[in-house]
Amino acid sequence: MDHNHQNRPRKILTLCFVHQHPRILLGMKKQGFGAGRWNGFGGKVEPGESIEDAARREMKEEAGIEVREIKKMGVIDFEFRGKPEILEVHIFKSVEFSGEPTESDEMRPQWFSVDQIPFTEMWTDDIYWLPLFLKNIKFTARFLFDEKDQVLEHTIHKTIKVW
Ligand code: 6U4
Repeated sequence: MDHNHQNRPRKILTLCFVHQHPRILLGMKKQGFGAGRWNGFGGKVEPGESIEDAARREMKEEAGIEVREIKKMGVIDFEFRGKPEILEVHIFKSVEFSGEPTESDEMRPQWFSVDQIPFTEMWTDDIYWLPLFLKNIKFTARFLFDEKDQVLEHTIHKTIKVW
């Protein structure tokens, strides 16, 4: 991994999952970064917007729902071999929402049982940390991907942090 971690450009992103045990809401990403994979909902934080507000906005835009309280469960730094940029993804959990999950241009929402999560059709990092998320364990993590989006290195730390 790069040792000059501090000076690299960072992009701040959100990723939010509705978790109503024993089900979780995923979306099939239809276009853009990560298309063809099941994932939570989210995207870039806009200038002047808080990270939590961005997470709420993306839930509305991509899944058509309004989330009530959301809880930050983790922060993950993603690095891609040969690229300077770090994606800093803030992971949120929503338990309650209003509205009906609705397909958007970006995402096709679908409920999954937590014991039937389609990990082989998701980002390859998800299997490492989603089990913590489902157990309500907070974490910070770092993943390095190769050019084929496979995990080359990773670290995960559980945390008691209240963000
Ligand atoms: P626009 O601006 O619409 O072109 P797009 O290319 O669709 O953006 P973006 O930035 O809106 O993508 O959202 C990317 C989403 O993917 C964010 O919610 C974060 C999430 N994400 C990125 N890398 C991930 C990874 N390795 N594992 C994961 N989610 C990831 O589970």
